Amino acid sequence: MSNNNNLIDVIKPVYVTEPFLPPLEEFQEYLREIWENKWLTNNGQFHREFEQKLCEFLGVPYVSLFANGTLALITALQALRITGEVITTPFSFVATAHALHWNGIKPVFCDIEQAHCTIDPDKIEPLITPATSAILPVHVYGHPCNVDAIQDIADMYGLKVIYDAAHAFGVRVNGTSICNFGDLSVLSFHATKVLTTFEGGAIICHNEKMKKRIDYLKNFGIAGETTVVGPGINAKMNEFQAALGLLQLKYHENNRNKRQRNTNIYKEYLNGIDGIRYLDEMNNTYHNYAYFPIFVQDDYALTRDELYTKMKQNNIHLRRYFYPLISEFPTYRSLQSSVSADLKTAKRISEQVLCLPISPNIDVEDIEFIVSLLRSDVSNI
Ligand code: T4K
Repeated sequence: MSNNNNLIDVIKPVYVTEPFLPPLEEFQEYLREIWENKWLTNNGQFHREFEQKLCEFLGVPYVSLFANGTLALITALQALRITGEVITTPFSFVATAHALHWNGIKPVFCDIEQAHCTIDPDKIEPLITPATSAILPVHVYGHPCNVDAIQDIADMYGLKVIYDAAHAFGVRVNGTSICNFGDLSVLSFHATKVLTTFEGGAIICHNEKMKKRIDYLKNFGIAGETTVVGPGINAKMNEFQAALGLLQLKYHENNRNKRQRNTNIYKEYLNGIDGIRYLDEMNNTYHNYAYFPIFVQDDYALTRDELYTKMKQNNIHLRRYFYPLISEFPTYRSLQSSVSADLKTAKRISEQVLCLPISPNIDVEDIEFIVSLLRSDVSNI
């Protein structure tokens, strides 16, 4: 048996992430109430309470909960009646572009900035055409986009801005929630996110009228027992999800601090390793440490994919978020039209990236083991 096989025998698998779940007994209290009330969905007690608590926790005016982040994105585009073309990033989870596609909107992909992997505002203007109606940037890894520059462009050309904030729960810039920027922001509470409700999502908006419209749209367009105001969808969060969300809020800061600790441990160990880059923290930003991406440079001993395979052989299951670029998937490959962007930075970054495990549950020993694999000689592959 090789050394690697021996290692797999003794080391439990480590995944890129693992959801934090609160003590089961605490969730059972909520379940008991649901069983007693027999109210399972459709704007129930926990749903209303979670919306209210999220507004307070995040410091945002209005929250509308959703079954998942993808439905929230699709509905956000409907809520603002976005049509034609939307400028977005190719360096994201494919749901960002799928939400446009499901609305019959053409995604126009714009390159990203090397420093934080978010959309490059300097590259947006040349992509604007008479058909452009909005910009859909992503706070990728929870790193805030250049919101001021994006808003300036949107104001100049009369465009809406919807932020895909799936990674950015709890992130603040200059003391205010990142979700307070743009026209709408969309969160995800998927199992892999910093706060999970099994599946789940939310739209953050700035006024009561918009909140009402979004609430109608996620509930078939129903505004009363005999009134349907538009062609809505069923995208409601149920009571089980909302109950878990309420409970998760209690643990969020502690989990966030553990993620910060894990990030700092990685950074300390990685400092001496040539050819591995990681992202710097941003000024005036309260980060959520949702992901810990590293970027494997040419002067590292292995290629990114060799390193990915080596980790897997040692029971460390990483993800290359986000490779391939969305623009490289068959659905979107053919979309590059007369307005064709140069996606050079996004392409390079997507070929270098590897996300390391950072969940609050991970043991320091596991982090040390991962770093030891990063350090070890090529001959150990
Ligand atoms: N916008 C952005 C920017 C997004 O990143 C996402 C979702 C969305 C929009 C859409 O939001 P949702 O509709 O999902 O709410 C995962 C997630 O499936 C996806 O939600 C997420 N982004 C994306 C970044 O990552 P995969 O294919 O890597 O997931 P999967 O199932 O391989 O899980 C990764 C690891 O997590 C596993 O190796 C083990 C661990 N895991 C996963 C699940 C599902 C668990 O320990 N427990 C679990 O229940 O896409």
